[in-house]
Amino acid sequence: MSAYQPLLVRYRDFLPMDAETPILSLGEGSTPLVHAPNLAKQIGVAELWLKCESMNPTGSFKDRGMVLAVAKAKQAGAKCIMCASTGNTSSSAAAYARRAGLTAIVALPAGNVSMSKMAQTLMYGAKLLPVDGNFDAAMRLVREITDKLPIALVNSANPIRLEGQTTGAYEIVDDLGFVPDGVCLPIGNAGNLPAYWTGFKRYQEAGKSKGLPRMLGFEAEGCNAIMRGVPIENPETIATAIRVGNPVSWKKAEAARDESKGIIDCVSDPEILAMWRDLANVEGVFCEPASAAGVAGLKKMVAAGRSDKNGKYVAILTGHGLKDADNAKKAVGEVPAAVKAEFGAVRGWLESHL
Ligand code: AN7
Repeated sequence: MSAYQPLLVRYRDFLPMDAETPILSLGEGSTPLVHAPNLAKQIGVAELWLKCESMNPTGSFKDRGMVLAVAKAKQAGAKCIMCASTGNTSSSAAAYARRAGLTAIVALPAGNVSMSKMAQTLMYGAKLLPVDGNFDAAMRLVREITDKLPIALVNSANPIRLEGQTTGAYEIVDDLGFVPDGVCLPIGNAGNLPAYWTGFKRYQEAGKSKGLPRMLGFEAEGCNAIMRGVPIENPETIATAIRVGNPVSWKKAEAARDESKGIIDCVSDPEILAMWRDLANVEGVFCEPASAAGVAGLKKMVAAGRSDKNGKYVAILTGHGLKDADNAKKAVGEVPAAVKAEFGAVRGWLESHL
């Protein structure tokens, strides 16, 4: 028998569950914490581990909160759930809705969600609603619809989502056996950073851990609303997952930054793309571009002397590399041309390639 425990079972005592909450599961949580000594050396820190949230059932960290939000919606008798999304929330909502026998409607910023995420969401049978506007416009629309109609909101504005996401922190402590000095992650709607912070605090209060990490969050430079203190009208970045101009959990993220003596800063698209490549090339870990923003940010902070180079860090890799096949294809250029299936031809090929 598999040793796997559904997330809602493993961390039941730390989640707002009751006897009637259904144990929904697609195998979420218990994601690998991969030691990354080569990248640690390159960045210049003592230790680095990668929390591979890409290994969740729909390929992103969103499954931790979504499994709980959909279980709760089901328990409350909802028939239909809705969210606005840059892509990953929509895939997750679609999968768990299908599993629970609900209908999911997902509003996406038309033209700015990766094809892989849209195809995945449609495969799960969700109703896709591309909106003529950016994520922030889609979010405003979904808030209005779920206020006025009997449709359950499953965006991270629903606090249940962030409760589910606290489980990532428990797993880090359970796996490492200690609390890291810093946790770095990308910021889009700014929900994950305060969720992890809540998780670390709660685990300490329960006597499960000692000490707290600094929370280090990084926006993309073209949408660095929290860093600048103003919403960005026209957010831009190649990392479409975090292309958000007015983050939903802005205030919560600021509070977590301040309480943890952490940092919210930003990284440029070239910095994101370079770290995206390095994660795959140096450590063999393929994430989506947005996920690399956290590690790129750590590198920038260490170089600037704003993060301790003797520290032990965990980077949250929020989504899988295959989530953005379009950008991966652009990054590698042309796929090599076919070679004749003959020993001689391949020997020639080997001579010119090795
Ligand atoms: C890969 O799916 O907001 O700061 O609608 O997909 O907690 O929002 C996605 C966000 C980081 C940012 N990395 O996390 C959505 C959505 C990836 C993401 C983030 C997202 P938050």
